Amino acid sequence: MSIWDKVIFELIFWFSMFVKNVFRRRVESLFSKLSVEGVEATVLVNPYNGFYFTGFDCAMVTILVRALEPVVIVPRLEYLRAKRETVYGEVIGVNSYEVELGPYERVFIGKTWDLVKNILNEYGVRGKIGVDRANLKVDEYNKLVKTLGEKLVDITKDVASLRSIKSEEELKAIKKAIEIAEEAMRKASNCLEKGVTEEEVAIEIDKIFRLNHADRSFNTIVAFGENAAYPHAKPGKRELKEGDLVIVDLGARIYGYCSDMTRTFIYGRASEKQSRIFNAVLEAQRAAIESIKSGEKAANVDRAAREVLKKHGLTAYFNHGLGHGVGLEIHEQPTLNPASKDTLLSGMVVTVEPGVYLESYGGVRIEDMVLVMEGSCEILTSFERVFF
Ligand SMILES: [Mn+2]
Repeated sequence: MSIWDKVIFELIFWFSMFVKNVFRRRVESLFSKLSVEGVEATVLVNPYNGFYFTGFDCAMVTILVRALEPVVIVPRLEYLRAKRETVYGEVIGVNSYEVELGPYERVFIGKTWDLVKNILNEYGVRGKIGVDRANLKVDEYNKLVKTLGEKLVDITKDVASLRSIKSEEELKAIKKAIEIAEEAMRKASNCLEKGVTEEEVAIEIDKIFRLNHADRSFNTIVAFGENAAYPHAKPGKRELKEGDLVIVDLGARIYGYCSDMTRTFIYGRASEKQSRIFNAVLEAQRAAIESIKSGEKAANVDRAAREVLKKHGLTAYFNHGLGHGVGLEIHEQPTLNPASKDTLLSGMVVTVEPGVYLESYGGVRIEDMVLVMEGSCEILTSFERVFF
């Protein structure tokens, strides 16, 4: 792509991603799909939920009222940024104590829940109010009940399932996040030299994110040797040695959307035991991916992987779920584990990440992102999996 193609691509991307209509349609879609009848407004406290409906990523509360413009409530210090970045909705700042305000500020002095109550009254909301309750601490929820009365309904799941099905624009963003993650993975694999530390590799990975105008979607994991036995290892001063298993788990976030992928390298010659574990994990991942299609139970996909590991006598060493949805949040709906009640649906993006971890020895995890489709799935991550 020439530089101009790139510029044009970016412009088209931003235009399609951040037009008001995209967000307006999401709000409409939420109200038409709510599992409880008679909900007139929502009070969303999860900032990712806020972003999904307004385009602003740091709201304290996002109020949605059917067929009306959303209200984005932010701490006073975020007011200017929110005014600039909110695509759909009007912004009000809030400050808990009396202060002198600038002429351009629209800031409520007082308690956030009182402001929420005022806005709902102004909008004439009389019916039920949906709340993404799972994101509220118990004492905050109690305060909200005190302020608004007993007409609150939990809509956490409704919003989560709406967000779990990705639109074309969202898929574009996720694919961009994957492209950057794969560049970082390439960099990491090139950094693996004798004596390099986990921290040094992590720095190089994070640098690739920055150079691509992206963030990391979670703390980068680089684990050498025995440290690879911890699924969420923190990169430290451990130096790379001949024969180490190396787990690199990374993800970029761009335009709000995350990627997530893991590769396991073997530095030097793989031992017989290492390749046996590696091949079992790879086989488990393939079996799981092959079982993915719209309508499939997430628990069954997890089982497909677990059955392969069982055949190899390794189930006991797989100490986490098989995967999770990825989008605005690094972990979102659906959940892929033996206890999951979720059903995979066309348009969901999920990770498939079986792992085997042996104490004081190391571990193997291979993680890819997959788009659920009718009758099958598409693997979105393309980085090679086998390195020995
Ligand atoms: Mn993951």
